[in-house]
Amino acid sequence: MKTTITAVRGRQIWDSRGRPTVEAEVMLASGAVGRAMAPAGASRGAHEAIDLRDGGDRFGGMGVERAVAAVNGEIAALLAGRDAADQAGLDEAMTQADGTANLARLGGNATVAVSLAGLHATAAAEGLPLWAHLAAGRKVRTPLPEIQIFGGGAHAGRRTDVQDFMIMTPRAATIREAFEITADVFRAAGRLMEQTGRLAGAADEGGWWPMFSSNEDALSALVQAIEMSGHRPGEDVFISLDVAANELDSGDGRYRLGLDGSEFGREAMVERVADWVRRYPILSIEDPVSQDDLEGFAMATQAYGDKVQLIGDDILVTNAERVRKAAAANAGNAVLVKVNQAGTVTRAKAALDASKALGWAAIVSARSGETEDVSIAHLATGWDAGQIKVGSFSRSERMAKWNELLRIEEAMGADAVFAGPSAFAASVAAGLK
Ligand code: 2PG
Ligand code: MG
Repeated sequence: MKTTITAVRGRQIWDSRGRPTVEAEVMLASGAVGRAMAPAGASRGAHEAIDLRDGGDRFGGMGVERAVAAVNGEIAALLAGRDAADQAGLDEAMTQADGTANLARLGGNATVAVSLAGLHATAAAEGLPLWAHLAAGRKVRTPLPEIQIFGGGAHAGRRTDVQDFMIMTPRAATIREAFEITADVFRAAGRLMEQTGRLAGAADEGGWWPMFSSNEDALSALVQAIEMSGHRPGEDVFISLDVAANELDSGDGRYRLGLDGSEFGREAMVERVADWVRRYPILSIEDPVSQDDLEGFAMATQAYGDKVQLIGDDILVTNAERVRKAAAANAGNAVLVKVNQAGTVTRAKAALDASKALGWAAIVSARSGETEDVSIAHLATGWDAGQIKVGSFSRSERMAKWNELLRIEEAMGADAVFAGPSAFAASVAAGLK
């Protein structure tokens, strides 16, 4: 069979933070080769698949020699002779062999690289770009991007409490136009920060790392940057926030905002974000409460879930079961899909399918530690997820993915459809009409 696996190879490479990560290659009988690289998060949820790190003194404990050895040893032996086209079988073999729920033994960084490499190899054996292989003849949309302008939280020395200040352009006609508007806003935001003497560098995902005195100050600056760019806040350009509230949770059920020195309980945290939703042109909020606060997530949904997209990242960790549980509790209306949070392509796809079945929206997402790997541009399109989150509009590990989406849109030609408002769950989409 042309898609029979003949060899699997792993190696250590370096990610966008200069940390080691795992690259895998899967070779097939046809001669086709697939390659993929594991990304790595900084604001990680406790329920994610485990990144296996070597510990010790070398590379600050971040080495991946054990994960690479797992790819070249146990995983390579396990997968040789298997059919790469049977993605579920390949992923199941790895998860079974691992034997833990969170892939702690072989490493989620090992399994995700191999799983994605197997997918790439299969598409290559078919002579198809990955997105087209995944679409399998169905009509799919290019995703609506959410793109970071200011970076904060764990990605920028906690200069702001909120982690990602992003923009969305659902009324753009194409992804090309979405990027053109974003480029204007990104440049304007840089100019504004420079003019006001508040520019302190670039955050982990390439966004501006500015000095703000409060989270509201950052929100106002973003609105101002949109206006300076010549676009209209709340009409062409909307704000999307990743609060990453897990990082604000002090562990005793209280949230602490370091910038303004305030501290409050769950109700007040929900109210603080609800206040932002009332005052600024916000269209999407991610993780407004911490990873185990399902009740708080439901309260947030009750408060503003009919107006804005409410995304679960650390609370759902790309897990179909957690998505269904959240939906049953009326908590959230969208899931962030990170393949390395799940550990395999199959598990990530299951979380996406669960969200679609519920009428939720889905956002395929990169991590704060990335590489030149562009797989997620293909997954977001080929799975028809509707949305994608990659970080900012600078640094090549981010731009590689945005640029790949331009190539995909071009390859679709006259058939290309941009997700736009259709990317959202019904109530949010209706508000955009
Ligand atoms: C997130 C991601 C990307 P990290 O929280 O959504 O912004 O961050 O990869 O550090 O978890
Ligand atoms: Mg997040």
